[in-house]
Amino acid sequence: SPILVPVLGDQLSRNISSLDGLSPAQTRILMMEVWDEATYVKHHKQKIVLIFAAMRHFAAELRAEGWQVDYIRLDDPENTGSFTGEVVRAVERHAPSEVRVTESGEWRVARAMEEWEGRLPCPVTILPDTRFIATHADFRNFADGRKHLTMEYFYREMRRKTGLLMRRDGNPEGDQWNLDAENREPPKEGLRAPPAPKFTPDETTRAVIELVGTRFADHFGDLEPFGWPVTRDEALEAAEAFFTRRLALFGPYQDAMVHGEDDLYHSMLSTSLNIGLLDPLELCRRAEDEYRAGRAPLNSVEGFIRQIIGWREYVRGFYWHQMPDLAEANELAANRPLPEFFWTGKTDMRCLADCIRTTREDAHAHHIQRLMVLGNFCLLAGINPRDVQDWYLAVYADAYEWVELPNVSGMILYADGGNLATKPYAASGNYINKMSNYCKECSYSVSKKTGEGACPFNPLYWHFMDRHRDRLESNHRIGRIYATWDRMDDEKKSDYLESAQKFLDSLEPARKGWARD
Ligand code: FAD
Ligand code: DLZ
Ligand code: SF4
Repeated sequence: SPILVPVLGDQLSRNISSLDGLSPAQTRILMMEVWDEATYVKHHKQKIVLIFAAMRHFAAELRAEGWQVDYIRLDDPENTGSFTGEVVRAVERHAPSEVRVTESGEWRVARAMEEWEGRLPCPVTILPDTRFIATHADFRNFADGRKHLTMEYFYREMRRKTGLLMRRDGNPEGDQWNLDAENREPPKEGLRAPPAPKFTPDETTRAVIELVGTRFADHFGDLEPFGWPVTRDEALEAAEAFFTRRLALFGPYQDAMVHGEDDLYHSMLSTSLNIGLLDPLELCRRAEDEYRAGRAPLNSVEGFIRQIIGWREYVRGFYWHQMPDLAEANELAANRPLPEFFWTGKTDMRCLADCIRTTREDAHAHHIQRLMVLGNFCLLAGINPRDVQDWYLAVYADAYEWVELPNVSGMILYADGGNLATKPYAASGNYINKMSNYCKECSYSVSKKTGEGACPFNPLYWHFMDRHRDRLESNHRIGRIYATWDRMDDEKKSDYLESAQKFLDSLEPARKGWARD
């Protein structure tokens, strides 16, 4: 009897550990489009297209190589709608000697997998996901005995472990581990980047687009145009385009935002990376080659590599280390519902409107849009973590809880009390004005601090600082700000607080049902 190997929608790699060492003759692969996964939050339409289309293409590639694949389509009449239901059915069909699977990326699914052993008549083997560079043990070793889980030290360990941008003498290339200080250029007038490739949907993808248009019509986001890579070949083409056309300027403009220039010099590779079409280490090595060949400067290449072997690996380790508490954490007791405009884009705040527009059109926004515009707003306005988590998890095509949750609860909301970020990333309109061209044509004035027409980020900033003084004043990275607040006269302070309160009172909460039924 065969070994049954369920391959999940974010495990679309020939190097996945569950297939390691198996031959097609002894193996039955199971892939399943299931209602539960498509709706545990109501994902952006393009995210569902991406995953189903990539799954169907991957299944076809496996079959062409001689593997036997049971592919369960969403509309198959027998489809039970859940991973567990489909694994039970497949075991009944094939009476396998073993179920072998690579661990899930999400806590929710990992818990379900742990129950398979008790429900199935055969042994279940859950293997580590070797697509990540840091094992769970690596992260535990790093975290044990540390007061702060600072990303920087973890990142250095990953540099040593991979040898990326390391010299033979054990020191980092350029004698610096982190060149982030060089990566904060504001956008120049007229800054534009070479466009990232968009891929025309083939027949397989078109069929999925039709399915999603019919079955998930009430989900957020534009269905078309759909141009994400859905095969490894397409993803490799997208990666090559990034390395040859964008990488050199990736560093300097990493934090810049330009109205209508949605991704600037970013790689747009997260959707492919997170489902297994690309491998993190192969991307980093390829980036390093560009540096060694003198075609890209160190700050760009180090910056890119740090995002992947630093931040990406770190948040994954952090997630498994802090779950399940992380999902419930709400250190700042934020309790305001997410405003409706996060779903409609209807706001006069031009920065937010633009970031929400690109999110709706492409199921994507770049890091600084997610962090310093959308995230900063949620932090300052005190939106409850659950609503913010659901939004980010639903709207981005690259979103899985292991990467979304640490970024949302740790990085933007400070909901974990500062385990991940050493200080809240709170900023007034000034930061957005410096790093973007949004403010010039906004109906609010960024230089106006309070009252009618003032940029809402300005009073919100002080409202946030004031209401969390007890907690934040002792933070050495942010505490000094209170000296500035204390120097203001009472009238100015109350102008700030009243303006902010008026704005907060005007926010319309989201109607129910956008993220969950
Ligand atoms: P680039 O800027 O080109 O970066 C290269 C790669 O580095 C990315 O593809 C990604 O794999 C990795 N990376 C960069 N920053 C991070 C980070 N903070 N955490 C983890 N990986 C990182 N990324 C996701 O993949 N999925 C998410 O659900 C997600 N949610 C986020 C939520 C918030 C609130 C914030 C602030 C960031 C989030 N990110 C998430 C990180 C980051 O914004 C995206 O990875 C990035 O925008 C993807 O676009 P890119 O491939 O062009 O990235
Ligand atoms: C996100 C997603 C969606 C929308 N649909 C499916 C699906 O139908 N079948 C599947 O195998 N995977 C899907 N996924 C990805 C899973 O949610 C992901 O594999 C788990 O959350 C574990 O990370
Ligand atoms: Fe955003 Fe304020 Fe600038 Fe308007 S003025 S774009 S609301 S930061």
